[in-house]
Amino acid sequence: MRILEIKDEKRAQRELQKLGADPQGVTLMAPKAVFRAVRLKKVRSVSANILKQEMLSLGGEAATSYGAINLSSKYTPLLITGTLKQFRQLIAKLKIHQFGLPRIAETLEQSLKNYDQSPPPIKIGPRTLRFGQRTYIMGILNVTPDSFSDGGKFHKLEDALSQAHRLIAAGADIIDIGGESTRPGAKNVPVHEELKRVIPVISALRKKKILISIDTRKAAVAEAALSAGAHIINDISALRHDPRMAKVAAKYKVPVILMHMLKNPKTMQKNPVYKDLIFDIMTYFQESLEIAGRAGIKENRLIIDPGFGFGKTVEHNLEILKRLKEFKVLGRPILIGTSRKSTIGKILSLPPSERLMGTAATVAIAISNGVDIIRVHDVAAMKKAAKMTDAIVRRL
Ligand code: 9MG
Repeated sequence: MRILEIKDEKRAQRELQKLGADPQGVTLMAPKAVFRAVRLKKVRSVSANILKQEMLSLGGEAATSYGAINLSSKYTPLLITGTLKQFRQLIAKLKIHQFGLPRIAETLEQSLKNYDQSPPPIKIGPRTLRFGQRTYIMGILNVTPDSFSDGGKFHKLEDALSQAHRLIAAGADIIDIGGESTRPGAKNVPVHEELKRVIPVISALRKKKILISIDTRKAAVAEAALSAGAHIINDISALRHDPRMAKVAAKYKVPVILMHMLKNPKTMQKNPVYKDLIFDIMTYFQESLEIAGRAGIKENRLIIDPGFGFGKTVEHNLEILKRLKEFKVLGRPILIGTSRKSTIGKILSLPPSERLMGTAATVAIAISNGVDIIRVHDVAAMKKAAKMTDAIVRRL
């Protein structure tokens, strides 16, 4: 006897085909072989009770708070569990109910679809990133005197360009150029100084066939960088630091990386507390997606990033890595930057220069848990780690 781990419908279909099941039977049985547990944050108790009855009638389950059953609370969280087949039947039933259930049905349908699919491709400048086929590598280029791991090393133009050429030769898909350190407690850099650091590097690289992202929270810096040839905005404030940032992204029609951060780099590591870590980050993303939408940025240009190390304890960072796949319900590509960060240093008791293997472990787990882009210092090594992990994880 063996116990199989059937994580999605394709795997279920293959197992059924291996048995020699009839093709029509494969289609009918595969959705019964995949189990999902869906958590909803806040549902009206009256709607939750109807949903529970419907799911029970299908052989699934929906757990509510006790207060929802005796109607002492108006709202309840929900945990719905069942097979994909039961979820599909539930969705069909909810669509013809009242009490806000059709809206819940739509969200359920879209979330389950997003969870099992790769995000749609993004066309960026001369290239198209096709997610799901392989992991894309973003190489870090800090043109700063004070970044946590390589501060001061690439502050001069010629050093920055040499490093950029090394990252390109090592196989980076994107180079992320930043002129302001985002390490905890870092000082703010005035716009003119940030421009002085990043624009000459971008101008020199624009003729190269490499995607360039500008790591900044400031609209003026983003705009100058895009004019100089950058293709992507990496905004660690997810469009919240500078109210003009979203308009700039919309004007230049470029992708934006929306990173989650609690408070700001100065204050983020002072006792970070979450009500519910994953839900809180997800709500933050939803708000930033709305800011982007209102400014006219197309949703298919947005990339999400849970912000490893930004307002998080070691425990928070580990939980994020383990549960990364939960962010897939938003249907957006996921980026993560764990490279040489202090969580790795704390677990292994090692300085930044010795965190390569720890970083490789986080990269492998992140890919296994659904990440699409990794942001790293050591491109050559992490490209190998990613290629090996892709070969295991992304095979059919
Ligand atoms: C600039 N920067 C530093 N760490 C980062 C991370 O984890 N993600 C993104 N998007 N940017 C980062």
